[in-house]
Amino acid sequence: MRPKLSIIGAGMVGAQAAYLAAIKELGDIVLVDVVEGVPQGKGLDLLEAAPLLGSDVNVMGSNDYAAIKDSDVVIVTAGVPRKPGMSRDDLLSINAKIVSDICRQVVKHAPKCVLIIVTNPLDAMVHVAKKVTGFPRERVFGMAGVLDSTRFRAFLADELKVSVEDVTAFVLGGHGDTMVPLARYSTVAGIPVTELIPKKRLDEIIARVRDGGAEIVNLLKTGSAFYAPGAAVIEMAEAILKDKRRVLSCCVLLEGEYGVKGLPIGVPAKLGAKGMEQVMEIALDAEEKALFQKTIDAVKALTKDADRLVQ
Ligand code: TXD
Repeated sequence: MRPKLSIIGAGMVGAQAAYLAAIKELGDIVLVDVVEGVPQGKGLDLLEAAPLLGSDVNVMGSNDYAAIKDSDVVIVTAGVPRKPGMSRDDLLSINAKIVSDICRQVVKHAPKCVLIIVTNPLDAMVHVAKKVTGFPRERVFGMAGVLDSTRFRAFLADELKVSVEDVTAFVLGGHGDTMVPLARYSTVAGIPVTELIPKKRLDEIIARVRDGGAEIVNLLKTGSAFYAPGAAVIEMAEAILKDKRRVLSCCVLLEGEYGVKGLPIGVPAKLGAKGMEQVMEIALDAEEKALFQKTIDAVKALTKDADRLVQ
């Protein structure tokens, strides 16, 4: 039997994720959305593309959560984007409600799945999902670091005119202005980029990574990035469904690692068949520690707000 991957939210990121999952033949795919016809239409379109993609997967869309029954992996991309005049708190309260409702459905229909959250504000939504599902942290975490790292990799490869395949990059912390791109642990074929790019230029690249989401929103005007986010979450789903034990940056509840307890934060983690199988701890220098503390404070404030909204 093929593995089953369900994607809640058949919008830009959800549809892109479904497309990549079909290309990679990760398993049968279910799309769920509140809007009538949209998951069905996108699901059917993708099913019709499968012969051209050479992909033996079944794809279907539904408005009914019964369709996600016994999924191995569930990805949540459902939510509303921030509109002009909307505060962060407004977005937080609307998406916290949406993500809570979805999590209740996930517990009911796919209680054994690995749940990956994509909806923003990411760290707070992971906190909400952990609270509502009661899943162990191994089976509920979020995607942000893989996206932030791929942006860093793309900019580094472009700067050095080398293949993206030879560039690894490492981003810690919350998804937002306080993320911590770690240049020291980012390499070109094993050579730290700090040896290849002068500090001043590296700082400019890091600033661009931090603002990576906003740069695309400013260009698109009516939405946010979806190609890279879709690819990033599928990288995580693939690691789980194929038990690859990839080491990827995930937003996961820390239980004492990095001196943090009870807070979801982006750290390198091993992803395999059981989900998040191990948090990898690395030593930070004084400057990195200070940046990490800043990101912890920001995520703490956000999760506190989320707690107020979701009882
Ligand atoms: O790094 C990251 N984690 C992110 C996060 C990178 C990119 C995008 N990020 C966030 O993902 C973004 O801020 C949003 O919160 C989500 C989804 O972004 P997308 O660009 O896909 O948004 P869309 O196109 O508006 O799609 C959202 C879909 C849309 O089809 C709605 O009808 C649906 O979500 N929706 C729902 N589906 C099911 N159930 C409920 N309640 C619901 N509400 C909205």
